[in-house]
Amino acid sequence: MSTLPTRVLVTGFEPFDGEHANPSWEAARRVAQHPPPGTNVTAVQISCVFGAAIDELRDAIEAQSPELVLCIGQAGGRPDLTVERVAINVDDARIPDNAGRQPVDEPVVQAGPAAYFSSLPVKACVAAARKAGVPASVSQTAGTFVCNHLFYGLAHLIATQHPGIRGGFVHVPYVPAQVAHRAVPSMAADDIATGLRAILVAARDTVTDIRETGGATH
Ligand code: PCA
Repeated sequence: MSTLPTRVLVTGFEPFDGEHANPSWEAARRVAQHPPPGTNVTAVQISCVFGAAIDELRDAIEAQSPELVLCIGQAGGRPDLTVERVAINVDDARIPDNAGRQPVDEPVVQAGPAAYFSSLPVKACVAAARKAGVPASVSQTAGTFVCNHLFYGLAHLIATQHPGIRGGFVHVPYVPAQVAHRAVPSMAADDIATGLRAILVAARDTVTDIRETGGATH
């Protein structure tokens, strides 16, 4: 008996904050070019714009009918892949988005719940990336910019319209070219893609998350 490949949607963001590339997109398209066995991966680039980002994600979900959605974003300064545990219902932008919008303390979804947990097995995802030789950890906050906004939008879509989808968010470090003149952590796009492939397979295959600490004291 042959099983059909799992339909996976991977999203990455366009560059923002004056950067020329976004490692999330560089890695997402690599994963789609060379997907893990047993998966069919589509990569879609998302605008770094409040509101539009969620609209584009909704359109991609409707077009692709994925079983698994992995949204990826750049977290400049973080040293490893961070699997986000929770999305919160707040937009509070430290910098303007790519359309010049800078919401302060606005809900992502009016009257939506305060937060959603990732529907990915976050601990198993971290363990899988590490096993593939790629540094990874659990993150307790995706921030309050467009990445958290998209993550919350994804979780809300899953909760209200697409209960069959499993989805979550992974933040990734800068690629080396972005920090060639700064002493800031970075990771090659190929390594990011290797970690994401492992995360994707773990997200698909893990029914019950593993019990292993991913906590933080601050
Ligand atoms: N990172 C930003 C938005 C787009 C991206 O790649 C963030 O972490 O919110």
